[in-house]
Formats: sequence, C-alpha cells, structure tokens
Amino acid sequence: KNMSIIGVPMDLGQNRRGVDMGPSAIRYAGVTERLENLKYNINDLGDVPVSRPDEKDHVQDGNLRNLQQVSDSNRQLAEWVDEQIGKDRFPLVLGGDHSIAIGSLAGIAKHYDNLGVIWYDAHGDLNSGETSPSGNIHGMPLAVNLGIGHERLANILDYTPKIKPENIVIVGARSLDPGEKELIREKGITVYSMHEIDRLGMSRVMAETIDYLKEQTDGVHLSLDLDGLDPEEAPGVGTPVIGGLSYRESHLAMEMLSEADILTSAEFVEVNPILDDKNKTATMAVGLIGSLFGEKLK
Ligand code: DIR
Ligand code: MN
Ligand code: MN
Ligand code: MN
Repeated sequence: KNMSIIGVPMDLGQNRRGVDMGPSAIRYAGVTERLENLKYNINDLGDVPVSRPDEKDHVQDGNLRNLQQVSDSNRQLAEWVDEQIGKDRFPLVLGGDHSIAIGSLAGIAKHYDNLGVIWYDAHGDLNSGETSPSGNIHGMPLAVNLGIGHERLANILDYTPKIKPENIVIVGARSLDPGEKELIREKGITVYSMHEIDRLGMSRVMAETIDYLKEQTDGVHLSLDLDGLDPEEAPGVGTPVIGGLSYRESHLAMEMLSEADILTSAEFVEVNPILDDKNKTATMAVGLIGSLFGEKLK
C-alpha cells in the first residue's frame, strides 16, 4: 500500500509557539520506519511552506488571527493532498496546529460524495469568527469544513461545504464553547463526549462509530488532535484539558479502525515538542499510527 507523508509546520492557528516543530518531532520519533515495518511504501514529501506572521500579532478580518498566512498554507496543503489522492496514495498529514484540517479536508473531500470524518479531540473546533472566544483558527476547522466561516477558509479549492454534518463523529470532547454546543444541536452532529465514553466504553463507542460511518459514507478521514488524550499521557499540546482519553482507550480505537479498514486519509495534529516531556507526545502519536495501520495484526 502506498502512503504519502505531508508535514505542515503551522503554529499560526493558535497562541503557543512550538507546535510548528510537530512534524519534526513525529519524524524523529520514527514514523517512517514504523510504517515501513508494516510494509507500507512511504514517500515523505517534506513540509508545506508556512510564512511568518506579521510583526504585530494582529487579529484580521473580524476575529481571525493570522488569517492570510493560515489561508495561504492551507490552500497549498489542499493541492498537495489532492495530488496524492489522485496518484492513489494514502495521505498522512502531520501537524502543526489543527487549523491544517481546513486544507487537508479541502484536498480530500473533492474525491468523495459523502466523506465521513472522525474528530478525535478534547474540543469541537466548531467556532467561527463570531463565536470564537480566542480568535484562534485552530478552534474553527470543523465549522469551516461545514461551510461556516470566512470565505478565504471555507472556499479553499473553490467549493464549499466540504462535509455534511451527519457524516461527522466527534470523540473525546470535554471542552465545548457555547456557540459550539449550539451548532452541535442545530446540525445534529454526533458527539461521544467523555461522559458517553465513560458510560459506554470505548469499545462500544468505536463499534457504533464504525458501523454508522460504514453505512453512511464513501470514505473516512481521521483527524486526531493529541489533546484528545489525557494530558498526563500526552503533555506536549498547547491546550491541554484534564480528564481525557487514556493510552489504552486510544490504542483500542486505532486497532478497531485498523480492523474495520474504513480509513481513506488521516492526520495527527497539535504535537508541541517545546511543551512536551522528552518527545513523549510525538512518541504517542507514532504508537497510535502503528496501531492504526495494523501493528496488532502483522
Ligand atoms: C477554544 C479552544 N474552543 C477556541 N480550541 C481548541 O479557542 O476556540 N481547539 N484548543 O483544539
Ligand atoms: Mn483540535
Ligand atoms: Mn465531495
Ligand atoms: Mn483540541
């Protein structure tokens, strides 16, 4: 199986510097070797260019920090991802902050009529300039992909929306802003928050997610924000939230996805080696990637 790795050293979608080194940290933790051991043919394309922020960290165009730079890099990322899928290569995108899901989904969703998305995250990332408490675009990518938000973000590759609300499953949520909760209700988005995961167990949550998306969609993208995990296990993230998913719950989820064989693209985001403990979080990401791509079976 052919896979292309794309790094996106993006830190302009939020306030903590260092997450731009996420792709390096994940490569250093051995992602390519891990996948080659699983008999994947890997082409590491390197990193999508990210330009520097303006000198003054100013909020542009109605509460959107670094809009121009975030939009430009995401457009390029979308083109790279689109090209790899065109060559029948599985895109594995490494972040960078979660604003890069705008570009990756723009490139991916073109190829599907009914793309499913698993959003593994402590947050909903469903804000817009109007609802965001921070102006940080990394809190907005899922809304943007629903067609909600600035047109320079929502209209990348000249189409919108990228995905349908009924094709989204959020897993691990425990920090949702009021505007995000309202959007979840209004659009009927499926959310397995920590409450549901505690009650049902990850095994049932993933079984339901897989059954539902298998029925409903023609491709599935996994967008995994490392802050979905508990900060004790994944401390190298910019917006940690107590009470998260464990190492085993997360590996079980990846193993079940691997067995179900439904994924058509994936991204791992928000690894910040400056905030980390001896590259623990990048190492966690690489372990999860190993499980996602079949380590248990091979
Ligand atoms: C918050 C934090 N909801 C915001 N979002 C984060 O700024 O919109 N997303 N950290 O990953
Ligand atoms: Mn996120
Ligand atoms: Mn489409
Ligand atoms: Mn998050």
